[in-house]
Amino acid sequence: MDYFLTEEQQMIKEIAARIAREKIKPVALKYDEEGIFPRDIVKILADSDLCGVYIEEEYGGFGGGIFEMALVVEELSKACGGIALSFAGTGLGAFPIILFGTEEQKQKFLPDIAAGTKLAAFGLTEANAGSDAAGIQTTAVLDGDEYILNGTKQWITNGGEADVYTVIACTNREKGARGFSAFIVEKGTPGFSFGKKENKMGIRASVTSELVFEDCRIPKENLLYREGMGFIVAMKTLDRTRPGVAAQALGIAQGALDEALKYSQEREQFGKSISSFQAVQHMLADMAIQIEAARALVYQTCRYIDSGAKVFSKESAMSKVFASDTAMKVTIDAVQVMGGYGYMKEYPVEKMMRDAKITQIYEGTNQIQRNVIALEMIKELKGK
Ligand code: COS
Repeated sequence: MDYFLTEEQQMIKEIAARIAREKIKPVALKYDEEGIFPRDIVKILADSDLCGVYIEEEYGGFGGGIFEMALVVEELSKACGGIALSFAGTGLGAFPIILFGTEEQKQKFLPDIAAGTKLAAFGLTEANAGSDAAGIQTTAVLDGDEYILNGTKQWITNGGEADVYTVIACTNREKGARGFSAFIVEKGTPGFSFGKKENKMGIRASVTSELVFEDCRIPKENLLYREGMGFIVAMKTLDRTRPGVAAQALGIAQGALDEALKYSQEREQFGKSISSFQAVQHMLADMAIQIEAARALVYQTCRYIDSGAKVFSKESAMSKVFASDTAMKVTIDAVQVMGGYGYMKEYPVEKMMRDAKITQIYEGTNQIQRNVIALEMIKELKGK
């Protein structure tokens, strides 16, 4: 399918695809097995000028949008969804600054992220605030020219590896969703440390850690947007980054199909390649259909967002649900096509199946996404 990418988008896609093929694929199984954070790959992405594809030119980026980010994530994820997350997780951490930062905040934080010399992370989730994002317990109290942060964030992608953290904390418990605020916290700030590092089913080359704030004082200039707008900052960020999760799912699914297709031609049973059996052909065909449908939805959603659309929670959620459910189904089927070999760690599809699972869970479970979609449809109907 020709998606009529611009010359620049085609170039970005090709550079990312080459890095995935030549640099990520050879190390993906080892990094997964040993839980190695891909600092070397981040450096390669930086040297190839990919880290800032979604950041405006005036802050050192390429000037693209969600679509450019998704193209990179998709290509990298074909080789390893975990390694790709060092890049995608930085996008999640950077978007609150891109969307809501003051000129000073953008000048201070975005150029290093665009250059790939600093990674970012997003701190929303807590032990008791997952789907119920408004259940946040972390507090931020204004004291003179500083906010004092206390609390613990859980399951934070790039936690400990990132230098720049966008964190949501409660500034006024009585005000409900309007009682949260967003802050930028730099690694190395006294009172800010990293807790438990998680041992995960998949995306094992990505680091997932606790962020611990103990009387952590940050300058009040690090408040993002306005006090009380932290929940909106988080929701608007997630509306933009969920297609990135969809792109990760898409890449994982395509990677699995590529492996299964290749294997089906090499593997012989009953005297011929298994790709000549209709049972296998139909599985491969179904995998391809779902992936292409997911790609069409993800790309169009990204283009819609980048066109300057104001409201796209529904489309963003749809792309994440469809692509991640596709990735789960396709990777399970890829293991099935490859049979016993598919189940073994020497072949990449068992890892892809483990990596796919998280895309149905993080940045809002697919059940939450379906709530968002249904509620948006009802809102649209009432508005008519
Ligand atoms: N854009 C702008 N504003 C939004 C919004 C969006 N996408 N979603 C909600 N809001 C606003 C609402 O309009 C409402 O504003 P008012 O206070 O002016 O009425 C406010 O935010 C609260 O919204 P709501 O009442 O819908 O909040 P809920 O607590 O019911 O939660 C869900 C809504 C479930 C959608 C939210 O908690 C969510 O997205 N949860 C999943 C979080 C997530 O993705 N976690 C993963 C961790 S990040 S990796």
